[in-house]
Amino acid sequence: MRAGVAFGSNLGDRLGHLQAASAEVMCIEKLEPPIQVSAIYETEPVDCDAAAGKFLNAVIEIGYTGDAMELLQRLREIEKKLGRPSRRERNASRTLDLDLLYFGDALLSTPELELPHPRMTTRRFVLAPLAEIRPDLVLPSQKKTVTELLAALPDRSPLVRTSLQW
Ligand code: PH2
Ligand code: MG
Ligand code: MG
Repeated sequence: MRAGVAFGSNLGDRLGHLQAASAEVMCIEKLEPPIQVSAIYETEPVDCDAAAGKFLNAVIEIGYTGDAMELLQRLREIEKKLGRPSRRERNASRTLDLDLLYFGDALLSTPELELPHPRMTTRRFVLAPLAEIRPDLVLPSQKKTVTELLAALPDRSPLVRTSLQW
């Protein structure tokens, strides 16, 4: 199954956190090529408290031969390993946020996991990097491609495609 994973960090060594997280993701068992990696974007915090700093955001698409809950578990382990507290306020600043965006055609709504990610289609900091690697992707339950969703987005929050290297 092709799975999209969003990376975010707005605390401490943001680039270091993204790099360490991607190195961990590349080591997940049951991974399948190709792995597609977006550029790293610097983005204004959306729906965060006023003191929140800018984020670095990126999206990676992987192939995965296990199931979605298993992959979610692996991503949580990586967040934990890289210093994210397990209990914290929603949208609090974080060293690392790894969100499972989609998992093939899976449509899922459980307390543990919603697929596709319920807020991904309204967030420029997700759609811009995703459109770079999967411009023609049509998410389950959507009619428009990722590129079309991005173009139609009311969210005009500033975002910079950086030249930071993974
Ligand atoms: N993540 C959030 C809330 N707000 N804003 C930006 N720019 N980037 C994020 O990754 C982000 C956010 C909740 O996970
Ligand atoms: Mg998130
Ligand atoms: Mg998250």
